[in-house]
Amino acid sequence: MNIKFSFFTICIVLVSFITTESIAQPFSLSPLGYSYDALEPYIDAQTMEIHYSKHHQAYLNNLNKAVAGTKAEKVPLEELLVAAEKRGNAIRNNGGGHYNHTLFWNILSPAGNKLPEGKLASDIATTFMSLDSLKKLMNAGAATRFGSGWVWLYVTPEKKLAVASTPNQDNPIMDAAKENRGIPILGIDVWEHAYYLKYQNKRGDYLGAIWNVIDWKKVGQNYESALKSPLLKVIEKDAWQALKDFHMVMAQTFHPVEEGNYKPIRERSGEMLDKAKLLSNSKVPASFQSPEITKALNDLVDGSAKLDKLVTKKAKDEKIKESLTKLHDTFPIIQGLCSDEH
Ligand code: MN3
Repeated sequence: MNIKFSFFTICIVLVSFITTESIAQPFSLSPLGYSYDALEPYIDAQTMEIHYSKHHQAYLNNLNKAVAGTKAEKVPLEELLVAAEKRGNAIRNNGGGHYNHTLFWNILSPAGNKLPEGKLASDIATTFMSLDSLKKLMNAGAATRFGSGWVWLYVTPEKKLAVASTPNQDNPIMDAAKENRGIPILGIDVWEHAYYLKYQNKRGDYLGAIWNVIDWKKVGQNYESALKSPLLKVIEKDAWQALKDFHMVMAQTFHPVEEGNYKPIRERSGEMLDKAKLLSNSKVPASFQSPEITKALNDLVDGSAKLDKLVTKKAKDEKIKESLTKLHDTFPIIQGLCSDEH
């Protein structure tokens, strides 16, 4: 009986191991780090349990479902978020939901530092006058957020602190955040599921209470790592709209030519020239300013003008291809290597 039982147990363990392995998913839920009731009386245990084990879990499950079997499965979450709008609602909402809640649990703590310290403290004072005025600014952003969303303290690509609120599960990493882009270091969830059981419709009371459980030490650590993160430069480049606009025309004309289709470039060479001019006149983000970039931008305008002339003269396919390829080769100096994203 005993032997039989053990054999059975081993089988079960093996089967569950194999099953777990075969359904292994790329994103997972980190442990909370404190118990559901640890943030009482400011955030009640039932809210925490439902919020973490049901709401966050659902974003995670749906994110894993959305990326399963696609290229996105192997892309780091932050990278998915940078292009969230482009990648569609499933990744935007659930990737945002997973990222935002992971950050949220991390900056809450029953016994964390009650005040910012060091560089974070002095930069808050410089940027917002005082911690109190930062809290007021964030509470105002949260209180006026219509419907569901978040309010953020984040680091801009210029390495400044800023406050913004975003709808739904958006956040400043995303293309969707437009002029409020950067890396969030503190976020407050203002969805009703974050406070309704205890505070009902009184969002203001929740916002007043939550500052008691913000762990400023964690926020300080997030600040330090955001300042050093290569993601800031990725966001800065992504926010360079004129570059994206040019890239779009380049991608939609060059790749067809590689496949022998010259129709797009023959129709859009004038548009490409316009976009190149807009790009060379656009504000180059601080960390991209260099003589090489300036030269590359001028080369793009010259190259686009030559190409447009060839198209206007109805030049042969080989001539067009040669000119466009040369233009395409100039582009990586600014863009980085041509990705498969388009
Ligand atoms: Mn939530």
